[in-house]
Amino acid sequence: MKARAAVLFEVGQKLEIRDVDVEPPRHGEVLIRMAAGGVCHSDLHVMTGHLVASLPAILGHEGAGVVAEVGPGVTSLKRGDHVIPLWRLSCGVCEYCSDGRPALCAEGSQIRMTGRLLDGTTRFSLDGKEIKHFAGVSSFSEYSVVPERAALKIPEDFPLDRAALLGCAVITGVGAAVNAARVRPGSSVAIFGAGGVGLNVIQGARIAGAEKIIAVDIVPAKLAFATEFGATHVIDARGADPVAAIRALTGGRGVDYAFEVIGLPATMRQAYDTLAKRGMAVVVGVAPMTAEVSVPVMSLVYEERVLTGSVYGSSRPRIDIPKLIDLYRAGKLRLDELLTRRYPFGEINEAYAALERGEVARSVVTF
Ligand code: CND
Ligand code: ZN
Repeated sequence: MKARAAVLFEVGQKLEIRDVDVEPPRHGEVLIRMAAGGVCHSDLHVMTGHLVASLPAILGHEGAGVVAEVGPGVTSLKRGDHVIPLWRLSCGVCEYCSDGRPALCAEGSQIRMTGRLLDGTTRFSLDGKEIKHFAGVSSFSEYSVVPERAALKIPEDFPLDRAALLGCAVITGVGAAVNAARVRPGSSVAIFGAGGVGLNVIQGARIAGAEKIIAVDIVPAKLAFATEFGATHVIDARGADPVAAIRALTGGRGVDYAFEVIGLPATMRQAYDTLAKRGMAVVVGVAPMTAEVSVPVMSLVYEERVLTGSVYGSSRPRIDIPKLIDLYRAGKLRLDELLTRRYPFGEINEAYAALERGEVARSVVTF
């Protein structure tokens, strides 16, 4: 079948909307008719070359849709099921899956690095040439084939555009706060970068009961969103040294948890520098493959600070996404406020330009 899809042919180019060929799902795979695709900065990092991916590829790793067809051997899903594709495939039986850390499963990195499904082939092609799957999801296509294990069924009365956001921004951000850092009630938190993912770290910290939530950004509109999502203090890093400002706001002590949700080594170091003794800095932002960050050894040893990272919210999506749905329904998780713009699929490059200009909290393209 044919599907309209946004293809990245080469780094530095815009996405091109093409009618690609989509093969039917093979054994253990499902075909999803995508309803919405989320506009995440990670795809932009691929377009600029800051993140490496096998090209040409259909981008998009955040999305939601409806199962259109199931391949042979599929038992857990049927046509018509509403699903969120999971961008980190997991086998379920390895050391990491068994330990509740499916995002660290080798299958996820295999699909991510090769751009091909597990049998080493792609279901997309154009003029007979293969087109890669991005992160095993490729949500910027009307139709996409994913492994059955990478599709999570959700309730049919849950709005698909907001469901899309759960697939990356929300699970990554909330998960960084509650799974990676395990933010404690009454604690102090700093968040560098109040974009689509950072706002979810903010609401994750709020849900976990943090008392002081300090957001840092360079765009005033983002700081206004930060307050709406639960920040108790905001710092515009264009006008102030955020490290000094955070120390001042915590009486010189520093914060218990700091999150970097931008993707720059300089702000990763800033996040570390704001920590109290025994504090933990969690890097969520994605820096270029070769980037490094250094920290003073004295503070690691004599202050027992921790520097770590978090992929996919260090989550167990099949447990965490249903909980996020419950939190939304209970009025505790802000998804309506997060989805500040919807673009028709054909305007996807404009959606990315608006993300680059810092105009949106999170946007989706709809099919
Ligand atoms: P988005 O562009 O929405 O947010 C980034 C925010 O950082 C914006 O509000 C900017 O204004 C702000 N910013 C930029 N420079 C600075 C600065 N020097 N100081 C303070 N603030 C600044 O991006 P997003 O929220 O979609 O993604 C954020 C990062 O998270 C990005 O690097 C993305 O690739 C990464 C990410 C990681 C994971 C994971 O699993 N770890 C999953 N998805 C995305
Ligand atoms: Zn993402």
